[in-house]
Amino acid sequence: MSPLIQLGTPEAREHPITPYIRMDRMPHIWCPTCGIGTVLKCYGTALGRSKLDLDKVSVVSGIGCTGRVAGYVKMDSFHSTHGRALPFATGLKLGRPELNVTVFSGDGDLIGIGGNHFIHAARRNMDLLVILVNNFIYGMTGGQNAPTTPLTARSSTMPLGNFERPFNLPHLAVTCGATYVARWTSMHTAQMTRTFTEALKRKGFRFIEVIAPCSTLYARLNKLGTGLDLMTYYRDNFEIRNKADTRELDLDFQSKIICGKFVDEERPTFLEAMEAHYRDALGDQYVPMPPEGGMLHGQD
Ligand SMILES: Cc1ncc(C[n+]2csc(CCOP(=O)(O)OP(=O)(O)O)c2C)c(N)n1
Ligand code: SF4
Ligand SMILES: [Mg+2]
Repeated sequence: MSPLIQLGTPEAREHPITPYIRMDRMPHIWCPTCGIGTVLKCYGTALGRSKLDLDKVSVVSGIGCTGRVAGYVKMDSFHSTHGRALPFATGLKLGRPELNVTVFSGDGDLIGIGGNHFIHAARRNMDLLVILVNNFIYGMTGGQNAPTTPLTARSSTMPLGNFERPFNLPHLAVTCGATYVARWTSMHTAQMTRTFTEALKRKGFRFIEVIAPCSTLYARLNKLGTGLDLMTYYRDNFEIRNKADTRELDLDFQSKIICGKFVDEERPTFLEAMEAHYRDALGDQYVPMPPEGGMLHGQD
């Protein structure tokens, strides 16, 4: 019997992920052994465990293979433009503060073209959960170098190996102002699911990096085998170091991957700081924004 679950069968309809996925959009576009689906499965499981009302959860993605997630989740979701997932999600959160907004996108989308938005959303402690799938490359467009490509790794635009220093993403996030920062690989499904579940209930700018295989481009260009071979590499080369100093989390080509929850602290979110400031400045004249949004709600 085939180990694959066939679409339209009772097994597919009863799969634990089906409440969170638009099964009518299957089959998905991802390559065999790509890591993005694993991250999405963990997110779906975390949504179930969190018991959040799915009508109050919204997912925003940018463009890229990871950006396709927004099209597959069964809740209000937005597949925005390249690099603009964070400003789009910011607008959504400010307009509808009662929503629990997740940004789910790739390293190129959030840190390459979207890097400026990333640093400011973190600085403001915008109330967003950000799940970044780091496959070290621009997958969708042919494997170009990304700001996460490790030194010496090959990409289609650096066929002799990358010479640009990549970002250390947890450190970037925390120095900009993120209040919850973690990293896992797609091999760490249990830990990733627990982290997503916890982070869904936290406030502020929550950043979770997930290292995942791009089997078709990153693995092929670097002669690393299939996505399964990369999962084996993750299994043999990770170390869990909760509360690690984020300055020590650089990733070199095929080096050890430090995982864990590095930061978990409270600071007023953008909306909380704004409310406190205007309440203080305007006194009795201050009209708070209702949780369902609308700055002019209740006014003539
Ligand atoms: C303004 C603009 N510039 C460039 C592109 C082309 N483009 C689409 S996806 C992408 C890179 C995506 O990389 P990443 O976010 O890492 O996603 P992955 O495919 O690796 O999951 C690029 C450059 C675009 N769609 N729009
Ligand atoms: S190109 Fe890479 S990132 Fe995109 S679906 Fe294929 S394996 Fe995944
Ligand atoms: Mg990528």
